[in-house]
This record gives sequence, C-alpha cells and structure tokens, in this order.
Amino acid sequence: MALQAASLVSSTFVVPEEGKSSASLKESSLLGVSLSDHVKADFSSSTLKWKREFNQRVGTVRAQTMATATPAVNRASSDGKKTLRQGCCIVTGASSGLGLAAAKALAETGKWHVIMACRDFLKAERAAKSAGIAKENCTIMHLDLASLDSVRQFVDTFRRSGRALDVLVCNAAVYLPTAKEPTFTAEGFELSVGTNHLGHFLLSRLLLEDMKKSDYPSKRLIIVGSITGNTNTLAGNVPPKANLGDLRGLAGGLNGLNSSAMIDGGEFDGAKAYKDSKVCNMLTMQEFHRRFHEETGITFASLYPGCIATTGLFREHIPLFRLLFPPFQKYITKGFVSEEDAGKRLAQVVSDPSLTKSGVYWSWNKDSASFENQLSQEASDAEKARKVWEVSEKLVGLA
Ligand code: NDP
Ligand code: PMR
Repeated sequence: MALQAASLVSSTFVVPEEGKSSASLKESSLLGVSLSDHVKADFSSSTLKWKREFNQRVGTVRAQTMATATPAVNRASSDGKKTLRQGCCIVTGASSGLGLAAAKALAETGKWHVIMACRDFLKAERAAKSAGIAKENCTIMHLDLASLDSVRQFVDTFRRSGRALDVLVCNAAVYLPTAKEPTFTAEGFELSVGTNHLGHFLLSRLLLEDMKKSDYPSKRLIIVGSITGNTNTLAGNVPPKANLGDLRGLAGGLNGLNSSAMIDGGEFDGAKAYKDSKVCNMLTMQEFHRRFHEETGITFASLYPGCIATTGLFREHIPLFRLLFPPFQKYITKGFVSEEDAGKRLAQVVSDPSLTKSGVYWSWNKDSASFENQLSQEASDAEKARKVWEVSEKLVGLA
C-alpha cells in the first residue's frame, strides 16, 4: 500500500457508489493516504469495500466541520444543565502499546474523539478494529514523525478536517538499543532524537496555535517521558545513562557527518539516544509550561506510566531481553504495568479533572494512585530546557 505524504485533502472526498467509474474519484490524497497508485490500478469491489470502511473511520470533511460549530459547553434547554461536547484528542503512535491502549480507554468513554496519528495507516486501522474502538469515536490520520514534511502535512490535514483540538498527546517513540550505527530521519537527524523529540517538537509547536483556539474547558498538551531518562532513579542509573552534555551534537544537527549523531557530541549509542530523547521530552514539557501556561491556560504535563514491558518498544532488542524483561519487571523490580492499565493512566492525564496542574511529571504508586514525581537534576534544568528549545527551533525551521 503506497503511503504517501498528503499535500491536500480534497473537500470532495466522497466514496463513489460501487460500480461507478474511478473517474469520479478526484486525484487527491486522503488524510495522508494517497489512493492514486493503489485505487486507480485496482478499483475492484473489495477495494471499494475497504474504502467504505476507511471513509467511515476517517469521516468526511463535511461531517467533521460540524464538530467545530458546537461550543464546548452547552446549556440544555429543558433542564438548564450544562453539557460538554465530545473532546478531540490527538494521540501520536496510537497503532500499538501505550498509545493504542490510551486511545481505546478514551474512545470507550464516548467523551472523546481520538485522532490516531500513525505512520502505518493499515496497521492502525487493524489495531483500532481489534481493540474494539468504535469507528465514530476515532479517526486515523497519517503522521510520520521521522519527516518534518509529514508533520507539517499532518497539521494541514488536521486543520482541513475542521475539528477543534482540545488535547495533544505526544506518545510515539522508537528505541534502537542494538544499532551499531546511527540511522537518520528524512531531514538527516539521528532517528531516535529526530522522531521522539524533534518530530514532536515541531508538531506540538504548530498545534499549540490550534489548541489556543479551542474553547474546551481543560486543554492539555502531554508529552510521554520515562523513568530511564531520570538519573535520580535506579532505572535511570542503568548504563548508558542519559546526559545531554552541552548540546554540541544537537546544535550541530545530529547528522553524524560534520557533527556527532548524539546530543552530547559523543559516540553513537542507541540506548542512550533514546534516554536522551526522553530527557528532551520532559524538558520540552516544562519549557512549554513556562512559556505558555499562564497566557493560554493549557495544562502541560509529562508522565512515566510504569514499565510496560510487553510493548513493541523493545522490538529491536535481542530475543533474550524480550523474553526475560517482562518477568524481570513483574517479579523483581515490580515496576511492571499492563498495556491496558498504562493506557488508563495516560487517559487519566488526558481527562481526569484532578490532574489539571501544569508543569507536572506524573507517576503512579503501588496502589495505582497518581502523584507528582520529581525529575532528575538534568531533566528539570530550566537553562538546559531553554537551550534545547532554542536549538530545536532552529533545527525544525521555526527560527
Ligand atoms: P510501541 O512501540 O508499542 O509504540 C510506539 C508507537 O510509536 C507505535 O505506534 C509506532 O508506530 C509509533 N512510531 C514510531 N515511530 C514513528 C514515527 N516515525 N512516526 C509516527 N509514529 C511512530 O511502544 P510503547 O507503547 O511502549 O511506547 C509509547 C511511549 O511510551 C513512548 O513515548 C515510550 O518512550 C513511552 N514509555 C514506554 C515505556 C515502556 O515500558 N514500554 C516506559 C516509559 C515510557 P508503529 O506501530 O508503526 O511501529
Ligand atoms: Mg530497567 C526499579 C527498577 C527498575 C525499573 C522501574 C525499570 C524500568 N528498570 C529497573 C531496574 C533495572 N533495569 C535494573 C536493576 C537493570 C539491570 C539488570 C535494568 C536493566 C534494563 C535494561 C537493559 N532496564 C531496561 C533495559 C532496557 O533496555 C529498557 C530501557 O532502558 O529502555 C530505554 C529498560 C527499562 N527499565 C525500566 C523501563 C521502564 C525500561 C524501558 C523503557 C523506557 O524507559 O521507556
């Protein structure tokens, strides 16, 4: 299936009746998925059936436009009680693990319409179906965080949908612990930092403008962090430890040519690159809070959802690790949490009325109660946060 960058979403995105010719299909890409290569070549009835399901899941632009016309809080005419419209929440990397579980937890309340922002449309489609996420409560849109063009196109596509944006969850990540050499994003940034931090940095900076416009009463921007980026914990002291140093590699563009592929300018280490990217995620959340919380009222938060040892995050690790890691976390560290429970935790940070405090890094105790956790010295260093912000702005073309 050709997944191509979307340049536009045609407002005439309508599924033709079965049997009608493909000429009625405008040459366009639909919410990030180009149908041209695929559909024109084979316009069989099975393709049409797929397209009908696809259309139900993504919704038509016309239907979506109506969503914004509704004010967030309405007064029901008969009893005068206030009602809240369905919130709209974008979750990146919702095709598996934590993102999928959170999307499910949110969608099944009926209070949320979840935009599943995923790089593999068909995988996301299948995942949503097998998780039992109702079509009317979710829309899948293409987003590849390893391409800044794709990030910009996603934002454009989302805007054309006409929906208001109430919550953004930056969840997607890659972890490449066994890589011997760095690999790179479309713009030539080391893949872990490029995807986990820089892609999300551009996405959240652009979508902040959309969140500002929303009239939803509790708007939130959540960036998933982790214990392993925090060196004030046992887990964060397992080598290689996160350390951004003086950011010389980041400032040099992480391209591995005229600068190191690592933020601190050191030798490439895939596990460290991931942990460094998580430090950037946690610093970015705090910098957002300092710059925008007062002005916008948006809640900025990060979290460590627990050790979800069964997810796809560890797909690149050696088989022995994947075998032993879940029981190690379950029975030895006792830090294990199921995907379902972790999803509920993230959903709490999205919508629980008691978690509105901004600038917080949430964690959960043994009884699964949330608490404000302490970040490590580096992950709470305001000066470093400012520098990461400024360098990242340059790298993604915002400054
Ligand atoms: P998964 O691998 O299951 O999920 C990661 C998601 O990110 C997938 O949907 C994946 O898409 C997506 N993704 C990867 N690269 C890109 C890209 N270039 N563009 C768009 N999406 C992309 O891992 P988890 O659910 O475990 O991880 C989710 C978050 O939780 C991450 O931020 C991680 O750091 C964090 N976390 C995880 C912990 C754990 O123990 N698992 C602990 C603490 C934090 P695809 O399905 O196509 O591969
Ligand atoms: Mg870790 C309380 C102890 C604890 C917790 C909560 C985690 C979480 N880990 C803990 C301890 C240890 N780990 C110890 C003592 C060891 C040495 C045996 C250990 C090892 C280890 C490895 C090799 N742990 C790991 C790895 C990984 O490859 C994972 C990683 O670092 O991914 C970046 C990982 C993790 N341990 C965790 C968590 C949550 C991870 C996974 C991912 C993440 O931070 O997102």
